Amino acid sequence: MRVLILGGDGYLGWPTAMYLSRRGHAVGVMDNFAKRRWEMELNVEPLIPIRTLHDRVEIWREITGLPIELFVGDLRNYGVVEGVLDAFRPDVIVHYGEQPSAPYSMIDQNRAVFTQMNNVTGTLNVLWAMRKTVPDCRLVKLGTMGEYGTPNIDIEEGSIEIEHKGRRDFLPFPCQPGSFYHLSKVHDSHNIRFACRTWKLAATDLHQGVVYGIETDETELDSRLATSFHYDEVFGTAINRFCVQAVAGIPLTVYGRCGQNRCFLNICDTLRCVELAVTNPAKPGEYRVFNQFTEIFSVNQLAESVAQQARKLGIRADVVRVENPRVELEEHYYNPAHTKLLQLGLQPHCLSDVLLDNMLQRIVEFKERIKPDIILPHIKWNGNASELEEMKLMWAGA
Ligand code: USQ
Repeated sequence: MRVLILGGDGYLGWPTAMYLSRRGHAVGVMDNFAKRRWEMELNVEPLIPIRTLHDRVEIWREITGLPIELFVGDLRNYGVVEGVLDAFRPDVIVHYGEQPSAPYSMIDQNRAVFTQMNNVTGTLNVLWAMRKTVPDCRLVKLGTMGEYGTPNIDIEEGSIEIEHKGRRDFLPFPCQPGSFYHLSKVHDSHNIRFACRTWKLAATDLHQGVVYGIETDETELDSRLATSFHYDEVFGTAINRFCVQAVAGIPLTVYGRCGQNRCFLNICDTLRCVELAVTNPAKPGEYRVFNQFTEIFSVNQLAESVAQQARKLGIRADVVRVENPRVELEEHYYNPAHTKLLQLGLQPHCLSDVLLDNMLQRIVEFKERIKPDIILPHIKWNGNASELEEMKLMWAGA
């Protein structure tokens, strides 16, 4: 199949491109390198140095003989999106091309507005360009488990059957997201659902949990193919941050009462889930949601597991509770369904001591590059001026 990956320079986009290319698909990647600009704006960088996307595409070709077509462009520019779709003629679009950080969207008004304009406009342009240029193409969109929030009932996969005043219907599962970023994904989901219903487009919305991991089978082929791995408060996520904190000798920062439960999956499982969605496509007019995760942990459980494994490697690791910079339930019921990807054949790689051990050892190799001052959380959800603002960081504008 011809698969176009939007956001092909990112933590997940680049490994997905290599994974699908190696499995015989004709892959194209599109990116505007915005993430690299946001990194500069906030003075953060991935732990492991990464090559430019142009370099990585060339190195991939050298090593495997497989071409990946590269398009540079911004999804907010409709003409560019239509031009790329017309030139590449994809059978499937895998859409990761969005601002991916909840904390980023909560820094200030500029970033909140930017996140929603960037994500919602980009996705709308993709939908309109698909309709005009490649109406039979399938969309595989990366959404988030965070769209649902943490309701006090079981979470279903996208829809829930509701009985109201004696009548029944299947309706979108209610969403109570926890940041302007997560809200942008909810808005996307509504737009995609509407486009499928109205224009008979076909889409799979992957409501993904928190991804962890550094390596995939393809990044391991050559160190120059490494993907972007973050540990800072903005782009770093729980397990990845905890592992880096342990190696840096910084206490592992669990927020608040630490009973927040979240869904997690290994980066290798993300690739397999996307492949399953690509090769088992939605039908014309169908909008379907897969809850994409393999395990549920509380943040406390996770921090303790990482600390324990670090100690086995002779690294002294402590877990500390820090004041929660976010506004979220810190103890709650959490039971999301996740059967659809398992039914299609997903075989989960669960979080194990061996896996944590591998991650920690890989991070140790780059210990000298860890910047301790970008780890502690400063971005506050409650609207109080953040330290980032106080430092009067220049906003580069959208
Ligand atoms: N947390 C800590 N300590 C930390 C970092 C996070 O206790 O140092 C807690 C947070 O309070 C939160 C949980 O860990 O309760 C998860 O936070 P996170 O930063 O790992 O993930 P989050 O901001 O929720 O977002 C990430 C990805 C996003 C994806 C989402 C899936 O950045 O793209 O959509 O995970 S989900 O969490 O299911 O919404």
